[in-house]
Amino acid sequence: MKEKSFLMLKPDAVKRKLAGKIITRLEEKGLKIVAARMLIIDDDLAKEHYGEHKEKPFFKDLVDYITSGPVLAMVIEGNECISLIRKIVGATNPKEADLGTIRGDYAIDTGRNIIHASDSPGSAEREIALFFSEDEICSYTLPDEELIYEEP
Ligand code: D4T
Repeated sequence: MKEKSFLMLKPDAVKRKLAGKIITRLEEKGLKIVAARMLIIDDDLAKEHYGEHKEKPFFKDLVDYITSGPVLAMVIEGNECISLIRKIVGATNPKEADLGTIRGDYAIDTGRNIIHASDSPGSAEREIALFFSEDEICSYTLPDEELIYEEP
């Protein structure tokens, strides 16, 4: 089943110039970027995006971190891509993330874990709507979709 997920390269990923490498991994997997936008998140958007964590002790550090520089926000499309992207991203704590995952390969501390990806269809829908309007999401077909999917 085709899904859309929200993915965000956090300020450390952008400043460490890892954006190209990370995007390449997603493209080489066969996933499709259908929206992309670079922005500096303000406090209000950060608090809304991470609203579920507002009572947690790390909330202030999390908001400071995500607003500390530009992020690259994206919508990615692919079959069952929400859970697939979470696997590609790896565990929240990069020290526990498997090598071969993005966090496992490029990050060390949880508070500098370089990338966010939606964890469920409900989160994906909420997060996509927070960052993109409908008309910013492109609908198109990749020429090699029949090489990636049994039933494109
Ligand atoms: P995000 O939302 O950034 O993709 O991370 P995860 O989905 O993998 O993990 P999460 O929602 O549990 O945590 C959100 C965000 O908070 C930071 N964090 C988390 C932290 O700084 N200290 C902590 O102890 C935890 C659990 C990292 C990710």
